[in-house]
Formats: sequence, C-alpha cells, structure tokens
Amino acid sequence: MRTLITFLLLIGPLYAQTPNFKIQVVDNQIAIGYGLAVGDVDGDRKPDILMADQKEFVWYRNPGKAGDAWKRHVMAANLTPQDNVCIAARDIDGDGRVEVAVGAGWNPSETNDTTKSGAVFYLIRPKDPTQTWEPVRLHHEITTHRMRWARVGNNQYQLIVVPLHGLGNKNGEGRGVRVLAYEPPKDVRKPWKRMMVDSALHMTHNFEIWEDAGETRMLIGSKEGGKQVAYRNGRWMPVDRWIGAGNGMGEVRRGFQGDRKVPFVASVEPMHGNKLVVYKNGPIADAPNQLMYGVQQTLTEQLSQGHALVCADFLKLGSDQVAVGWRNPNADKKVGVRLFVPDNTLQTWKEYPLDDSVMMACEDLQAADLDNDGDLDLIASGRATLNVLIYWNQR
Ligand SMILES: [Ca+2]
Ligand SMILES: [Ca+2]
Ligand SMILES: [Ca+2]
Ligand SMILES: [Ca+2]
Repeated sequence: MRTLITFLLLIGPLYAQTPNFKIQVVDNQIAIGYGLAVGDVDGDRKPDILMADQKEFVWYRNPGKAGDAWKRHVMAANLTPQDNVCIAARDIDGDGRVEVAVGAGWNPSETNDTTKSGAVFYLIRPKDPTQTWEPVRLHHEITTHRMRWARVGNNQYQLIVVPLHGLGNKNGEGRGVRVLAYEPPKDVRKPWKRMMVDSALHMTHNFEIWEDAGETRMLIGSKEGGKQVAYRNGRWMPVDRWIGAGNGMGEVRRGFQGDRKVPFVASVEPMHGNKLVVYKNGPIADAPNQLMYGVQQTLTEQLSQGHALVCADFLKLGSDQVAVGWRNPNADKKVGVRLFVPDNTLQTWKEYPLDDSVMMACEDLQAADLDNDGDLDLIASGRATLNVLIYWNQR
C-alpha cells in the first residue's frame, strides 16, 4: 500500500502537467469560420459560442451537458455582398446576456473604395435570441478586420475596431490604419460617438485588450511590431515602449508568468507567419535598466499561416501556456493546434499536440470554461476543414 501511495505521489505532478484534451465536433459544415467569440447569449449562465461564418453570423447554444449537440442559430445573414470577418460579444449592460457587434464587407485587396470594403454593425437582440437580430449599420473604415468590446470605466464600454489596412494602402504602405473606438449611445439606432485610438500603423492584424491597475490598455500587432496604447483622461494615447519593435506581428496575446503578476506577450510572426514568439521580462539591450519584455524567444517555426493564439493557464501551473493554431499544411503536411507549456521561469517550453483525431485548419481560437468544471476549454474554428471543435480539458 505504501509503495502504491509513494508511486501515486511521484506520478501525480507529472499527470497534472500533461495536457489531455478530447475533441467534440460542434459543427462540420461551416463555410469559413473567420472569427469566434464566447459569451452567454440566452442568459442561462452557460457560455455559448458565437462565430462569424462566411455569410452568416451564428451562435451555438451550450446544451449544458458534455457530448450533447450545440444547436446552431443564425443571428444575421448576407449583411454585405462580401464575406463576414469578425464578431465581438460582451455583456456591457450587466443583464447577464452579451451585446454583439460584427464586421463584414471583407475585401482586403480593396483599399480605395470604402463602399466595397469594410462594414461594422451592431446587432439588436430580439426577444427570442434564436430569431434573427436587427443589424444597425455604423461608420466603418476600409478593410474592417477585428473588433472587441473594451471596458474603459465603470459601466462604460467602447467597441474597438481594428482594420487591416489604411486608406489607399498598397503592400502595407501609405497612410496609417485608423483604429477607432465607438461609444454605444442609449438608443443604439442613434449615431455612435467615435474617437481615434491610433492612426500610425500598417497591417494591423490583431490586438489584445486588458485592464491593469484601473487602466485599460491595448496591444496592437502590426507590421511595425507591437504598439501599446492606454485609455487616459478620456482618450487613447501611446504608452511605454513597444513590444518587438520592427518585428511584423500577426496575432498578439498577453499571458502571465509565475505568480500571475508578471506579464509576457506571445505573437505569431510575421503576419500569417510560421513563427510563435514569446517576449518576457529581462534586460532590454538598448536600455539595461528597463525590465519589460526584453527577452525574445522563438518557440517554433513550424507553423504554416499561423492564425490563432491564446494564452491561459489550462493546466493550473501558475504560469500561462500558449495555444497556437495554424491553417495551412506545414512541412509535415499537418494543420492543427499545439499547446506550449513553460517551466516556471519560462526558460524551456514543451510542445504538445491537443487531440489530433479531427483535422483543424485553424482560423481562430478562444478559451473558456464551457462546462463550468473549473478548467479552461478551447474552441477552434477551421477554414479548409469547415469545422468548429471544442477541445474539452480533461485535467
Ligand atoms: Ca447560454
Ligand atoms: Ca447585456
Ligand atoms: Ca471546463
Ligand atoms: Ca474539464
């Protein structure tokens, strides 16, 4: 008996650190799963999955039981002649149900004619959220691409929209991308006030928002690298030093090391690139007294069109792990999602496949505890594989 207990004590920590995820296929007939969001749509306190599919914006209702079917409901369809591209969902009025905004008119090669490129809508929820939602068209910049709700004060939210290109851009050159913040008015059909977040970057493919000591900050991944902006005294302004200045970034996400107080940044480089890179604390070459994001480490170069990134503590290690997805077959003819697990000091990382039993040409990834069992699960949408998968965390 004593031998057995000793044995269990020995293998216990090993088990705790080995990822174990099991796939559930939510949908295997999507068109292009451009973007995902997670939030409670129907107010039953179970997080649902929202998706910008090629022509439809849809949500999948959380059935509340692992293995049960997630029913697909169409919120809006064919809002523009072009494809949809993004969706943002967050409860901004505190009633326990998400408010939803979407982006469409996806036409990245058209950077001159705003009537043929880009579109932003707020969706007004119907009484029954399984019915279609009423689109309210808002101002848009050319090549609308990514959006999120940001909390910028007590009960104060903005919709942040990051286009891919600036007006008239060619090959990522020309005027800067106009990143805008939209303030929802009481009557959402009335005009929305807008303010400029940033207008100096190019090829702004994705971004991250967080709150730090009462301040809302944003990290924008761009051709020029990772630029930080903060919301101060009612406006957005650039702060601090860049993260990976000069390194073209596609995806950017922020994670935490050790005691969860020390942030690090993960990025896919370049845009639609092959590299997963981590920036962590350490001396910065040109400013030895600065200790922010000075050390850069490449975790893999085996991605092909890396397009999805999440930093979260799936395994309850204290330090976040990095989940990355790519959408084109790599040198090993593989697409998929990998989890990179660090040691406590973020010196060494181990790469683990998730469940590879179903192919995932990954376009987007989200993390959420979908079954409320205390661990984070992963949701992925696949482009060439036409599917939405849940990776249930089995830890
Ligand atoms: Ca729900
Ligand atoms: Ca709400
Ligand atoms: Ca869970
Ligand atoms: Ca679980």
